[in-house]
Amino acid sequence: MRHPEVPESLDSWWILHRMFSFDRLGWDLLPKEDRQEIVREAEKAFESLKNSDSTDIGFAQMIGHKADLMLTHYSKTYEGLAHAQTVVDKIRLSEYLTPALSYVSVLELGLYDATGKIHASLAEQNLKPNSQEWVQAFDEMVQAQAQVPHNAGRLWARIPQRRFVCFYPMDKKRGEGVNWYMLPFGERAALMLEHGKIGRTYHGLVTQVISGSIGFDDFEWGVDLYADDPIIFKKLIYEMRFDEASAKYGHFGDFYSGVQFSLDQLETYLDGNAVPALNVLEPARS
Ligand code: 76R
Repeated sequence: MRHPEVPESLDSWWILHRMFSFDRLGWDLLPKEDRQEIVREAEKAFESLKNSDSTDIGFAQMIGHKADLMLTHYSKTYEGLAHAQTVVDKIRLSEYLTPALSYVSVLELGLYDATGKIHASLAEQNLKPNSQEWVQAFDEMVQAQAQVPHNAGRLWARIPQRRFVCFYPMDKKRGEGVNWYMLPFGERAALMLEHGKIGRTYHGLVTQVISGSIGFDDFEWGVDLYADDPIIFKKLIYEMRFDEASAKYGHFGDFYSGVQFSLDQLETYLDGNAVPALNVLEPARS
């Protein structure tokens, strides 16, 4: 049954965020040759997760005590995340990494607007709700959304290559006082439209990746923001706090932020001689 209260979504990459604390002083005690050998092994393992059509991996040096290193895994299959986790756990570098947090989700493009239009269009065609024809037409119209250029470009976009990253999980409130899920579809759609309008004033300044985690992790969504200037995170998130969808209904988990770096900078990160760089080969997608 395609419940009329449920906004559809297009789902793409499976995503696993893993945060670790790094035993930097223990690492420094290792002889140089050992460090180099461990780096080569890690580079090879990470390379296999990066340069493939079905996976991607991002690296970030995190700031603050909550985590030192964040790995962001993308995979076209759910099993692919299990594979990525195993690959990382088997390399010798893992002896120096202590898991601090993980988060499992799937990239989603919300379709409030399109879902409303699809329901209206099916009502116009006088199809009996949830009849076989209705369900088939409904599913086709949802899938057609994947071809809309605005969606097609974002659905399978790889991890945005922008210097700064901010990650946090969030829920929409389901309390006794306010409950997002008890609002009629039309009201939620209007609130999301407003949310999108505020978001779009930051278009180009920030690349946002929303992933759904209902059924996979403790919150309902993971939010990744990527920007070339970290102050944008504060400005955008603050501005959104005044928007009803966040002000009234948003509930947030812990915030994590850091500096993305390239795989060829792994040794620099581990040895800690400099802040590892992000070598951007392609222009950022927003
Ligand atoms: O333009 C579009 O097609 C996308 C419109 C859009 C949707 C559907 C959109 C735009 N978002 C959508 C969904 Mn968002 N977003 C957040 C946060 O900190 C907070 O207060 C909330 C965390 C930020 C900062 C943010 C930014 N968004 C969602 C959803 C799913 C909700 C659901 O389905 O009920 C969540 C949880 C969420 C949260 N959003 C944008 C942004 C920005 C910057 C945009 C504009 C992107 C652009 O046009 O470049």
